[in-house]
Amino acid sequence: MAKQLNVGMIGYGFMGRAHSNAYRMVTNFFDVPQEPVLKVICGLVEDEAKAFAKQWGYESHCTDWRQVIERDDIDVVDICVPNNVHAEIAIAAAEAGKMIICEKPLALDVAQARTMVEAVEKAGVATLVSFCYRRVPAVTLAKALIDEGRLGKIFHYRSVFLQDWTISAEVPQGGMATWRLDVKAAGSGVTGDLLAHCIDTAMWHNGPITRVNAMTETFIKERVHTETGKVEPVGIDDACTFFCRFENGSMGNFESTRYARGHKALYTFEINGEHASIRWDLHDLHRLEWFDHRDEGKLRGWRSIHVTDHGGDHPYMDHWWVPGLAIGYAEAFVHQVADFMTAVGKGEPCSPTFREALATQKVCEAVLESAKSGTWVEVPAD
Ligand code: SOE
Repeated sequence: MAKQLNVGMIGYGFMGRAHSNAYRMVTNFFDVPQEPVLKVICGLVEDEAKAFAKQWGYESHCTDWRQVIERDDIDVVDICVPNNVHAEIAIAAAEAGKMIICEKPLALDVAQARTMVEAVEKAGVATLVSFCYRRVPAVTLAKALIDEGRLGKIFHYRSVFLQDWTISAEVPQGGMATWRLDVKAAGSGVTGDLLAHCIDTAMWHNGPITRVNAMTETFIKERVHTETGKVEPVGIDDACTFFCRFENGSMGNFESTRYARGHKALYTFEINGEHASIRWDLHDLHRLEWFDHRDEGKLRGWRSIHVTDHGGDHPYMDHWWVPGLAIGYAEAFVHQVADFMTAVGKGEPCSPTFREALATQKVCEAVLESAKSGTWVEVPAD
């Protein structure tokens, strides 16, 4: 195996920064089989790509993603651009034999996601979709506790992701900063952007979702489009609530909105089982709340686990500071890169792969379909 993992990053926005930071940090904290080398950053505006390359230590920059794919010296293509370009780039990267890390959601819709899965599986390349919250240690610990059977039979999975940044009608749609409001670039609104995180984590924790019943709303129906300068209809869902059935019989409740005044990124989940419950809140991300009915009665109550311990007790934390000192959002991306590189080193897949992200895309699409039809919608198994 080569000593280096050569990275071609496409996109220098918020996610381009989060991913670049992870490549820069990973070898300081994790014993990964290769050294990431930031070979090229690609972005639309030449001056900005150049400045990004300088600031983040990329060897070169370009403005056409095809140049990244064509280069023989690139091992992994990291896709951090709006959702409508994921498929084209990923399929070309797969055909060129590159490994791919792709931002979430995988694609605009299920049909597109399927073509991406076909391409990467045909090429046999390693893939990872950046559902980063799985790798917050408290969220990973929740998975371990569930898998150990400590909750017993699971009855409920409840999750919300609340924001408030689009309440003003003055916020435009389209363009670099606000493409998430443009349905052509994003595919959907909060369903693909935020609920996709909740769904990915929920299915990882609690197994497949089989059927959904949803309601969506677009509170502001028209916004100026940054690219045309004209007022255009808004095609995304501003808010979405759905309930669902998991394959294991448990009930799910999910809500997301960008109209919850006061909430910037309130992502929470709560899982209620026969013996115990778990609760997590992104605003306090290093804590996992745990209630165990089997505790002695007079001491029984919610406990707040500070997920920073060593000795293998708390996932990832042996790699960081001394127990009690927390890590945050950025480190979830470091874990993601570390896990990806470790898996690639062993010739194993790294979750969530494109195929696993397709499952999330199917739930998102069923949710949007249900909101439109006002009926229950089955999530296709294949
Ligand atoms: C939207 O505001 C956003 O940046 C999402 O795109 C991210 O996936 C989420 O983690 C935080 O919010």
